Amino acid sequence: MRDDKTEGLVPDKKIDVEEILKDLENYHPRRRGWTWRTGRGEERKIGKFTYLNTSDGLKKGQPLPAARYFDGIDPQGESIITTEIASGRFEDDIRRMRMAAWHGADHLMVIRTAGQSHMDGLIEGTPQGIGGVPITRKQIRAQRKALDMIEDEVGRLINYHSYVSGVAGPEIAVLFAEEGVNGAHQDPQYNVLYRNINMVRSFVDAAEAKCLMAWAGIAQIDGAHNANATAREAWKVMPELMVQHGINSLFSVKAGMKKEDICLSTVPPTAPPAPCMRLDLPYAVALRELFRDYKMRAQQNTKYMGSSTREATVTHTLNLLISKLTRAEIQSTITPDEGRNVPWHIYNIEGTDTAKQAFAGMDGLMEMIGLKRDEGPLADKVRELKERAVLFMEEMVETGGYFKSVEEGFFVDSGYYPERNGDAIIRHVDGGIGAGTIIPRESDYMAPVTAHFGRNNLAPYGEAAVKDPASLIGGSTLEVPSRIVYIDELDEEDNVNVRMAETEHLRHTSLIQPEMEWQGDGIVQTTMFLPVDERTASFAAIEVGRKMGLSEVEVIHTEVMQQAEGTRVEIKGKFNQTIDLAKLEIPPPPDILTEEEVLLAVKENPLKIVAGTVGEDEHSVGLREIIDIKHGGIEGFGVDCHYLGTSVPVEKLVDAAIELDARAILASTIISHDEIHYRNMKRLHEYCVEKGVREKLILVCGGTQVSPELSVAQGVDAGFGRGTHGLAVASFLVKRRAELDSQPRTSGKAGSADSREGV
Ligand code: Z98
Repeated sequence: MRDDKTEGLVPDKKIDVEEILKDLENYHPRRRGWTWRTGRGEERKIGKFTYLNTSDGLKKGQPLPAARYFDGIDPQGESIITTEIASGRFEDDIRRMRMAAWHGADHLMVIRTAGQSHMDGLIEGTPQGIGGVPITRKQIRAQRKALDMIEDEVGRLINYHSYVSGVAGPEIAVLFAEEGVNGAHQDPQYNVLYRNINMVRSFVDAAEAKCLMAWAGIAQIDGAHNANATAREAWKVMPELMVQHGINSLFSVKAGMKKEDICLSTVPPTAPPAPCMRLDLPYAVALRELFRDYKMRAQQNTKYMGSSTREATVTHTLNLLISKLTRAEIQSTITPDEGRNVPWHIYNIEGTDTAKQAFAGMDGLMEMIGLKRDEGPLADKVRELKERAVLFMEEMVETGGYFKSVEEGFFVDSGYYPERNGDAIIRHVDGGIGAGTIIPRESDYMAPVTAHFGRNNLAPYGEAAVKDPASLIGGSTLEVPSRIVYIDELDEEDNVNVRMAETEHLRHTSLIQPEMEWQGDGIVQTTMFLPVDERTASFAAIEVGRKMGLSEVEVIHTEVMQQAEGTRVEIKGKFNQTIDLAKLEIPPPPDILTEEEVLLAVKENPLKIVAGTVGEDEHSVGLREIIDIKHGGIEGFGVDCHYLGTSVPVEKLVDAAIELDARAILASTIISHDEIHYRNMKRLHEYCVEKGVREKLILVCGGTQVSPELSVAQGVDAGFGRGTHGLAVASFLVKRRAELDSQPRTSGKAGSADSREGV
């Protein structure tokens, strides 16, 4: 990977956004074009496993939570993983991009502010967006520059993506080509259907935009999935979706794009409780067969998504299964927060992890199973869908082509073609934004610019001009970036400097504040169960939030558990205070060995213990849990355990340890009145001294009321209180044994409480 002048990122240091914003005027992208993951299709050994469908691993990354049971491995699937990061403040999105990249996202999409496709030109500076970010040169530069650093850190190239739509589409395409944007949505049908931009204008603009995208190697995602999201019954538009893909794909090829840079945006049209596999899988198969030469960008179904992150995640996982059963070169993850409109850091990471986890889990699946493609319901449905799509296309041609068909209400009608429901989106060829703005080029039209679509009368200017029109002007901004006019800010109030000044105390002092999307937003989320009906619960939950000291409390999710018994409610609110890290008392982390280290130590040097509850104590559950293999007890690490039962006299425990040649005694004492538990510990220590075995035996006492410090003060080696797990005890035994074994023996001299301080 090429080195640039920016300083490298350090894993335990925050990315310095202020530094990134410096000298942007002189930043230019270090590469153009889309990149796929490397090392796909190789059999790969990762940790203890062999994988069949992975790509090269990350140099730095954050493995899935369960990886701790598998030596921290972080297998990366073959598909690119997309996440949309656009909170409205690009400066905070940069930090989120780094987090996403560490989890395995390598396609970062920046969605524009709702309605920006209605803007008729480019904007400059760094205004704050609502529900997305306005696309400006400064923001793109800052994010691409940050991504250069992030991709060096994680060791994988990251594709940066946004949208080429609206009447400023061609200008945006130039901007993206200049600034090293790697992927973009471009589909003239999107403008026509959803933004009411004149059809002729939209297709002419698209030709120009696609030509520029092809020049810059920008991968294209189309807009067919929007029909899916818009139609009332999304599974009925399946034939139309294939037609929409066909129109944009072929149009793109004609505008000069390579097929491998054209990605079909596909969404499984339904979601549970609909029988989605039966509907969505044949669609996925039919689409991939019809468009074999093109790439698939799979996105999860968002249309039938509510505010339950659990439900969204299950739908996402089923959609991932479809991607696996068919193919998806790019797997988009929609943050499961879309249904409740909380575009938070954590949900980008959740979506990314869901895809990463599902692909890791389904590694090699297709080597074991196959689709019944030749006969049965899948074969029938695939054929039917293709037939319906072809008939749709034929009728479109008979009607007089695309424009005429849009006028006649062919598109986004919720009838299952050839049915029609009469609820299509209808546009007119002479209507919409930008109508009448297309004029034919004069016969001597000539534009000395690179990547310009259509007739350009360059021949009279010589061979060199035909090959490289911009040579006539000494190179365009695409060849000579210094010709780009860079405008830093236009608005004195609405810009990144003003926003960052407000949060400066959170970057340069020891103060922190919780955040969900922006530094210092103070937002926290709380989940609760309230034993009342849904509507009452919503209002009661807000009151709970207020009483917790939160402001601007809103309910973001409710779910009925049982209409009379109660409701699950999730609220968000603002925590308006800061926490001073300088005043925070953080105890040192527990010094516990890993499971593997304990296992190895016991394997190399077997360890025997005796155990029992001491005195007149019949409470054995805690001790049994510490011993029992089923519950993560020390047996599981190979420790040879001799459990003597309950109410065992201290002396009997010690005598048994001597007789069995055990190395340690585990004494459990729950009863604590009159400090009996500590008195028993003291007696245990003293009896060992009397017997001359104190130096050899490790004495460990446990119980709900046991304090580690007070236990050690009684003379035993360690005390473990409530919440202790087997690993902590096993780890202590192994470490203490090693410590004792490395010390010279002072035979006959009893150990004292003092000598054990700090154990
Ligand atoms: C996705 N989550 O596809 P404005 N062009 C096309 C689009 O699909 C979109 C835009 C432009 C979805 C994101 N798609 C939704 C073909 C949006 C956006 O500027 O917001 O109108 O364009 O990944």
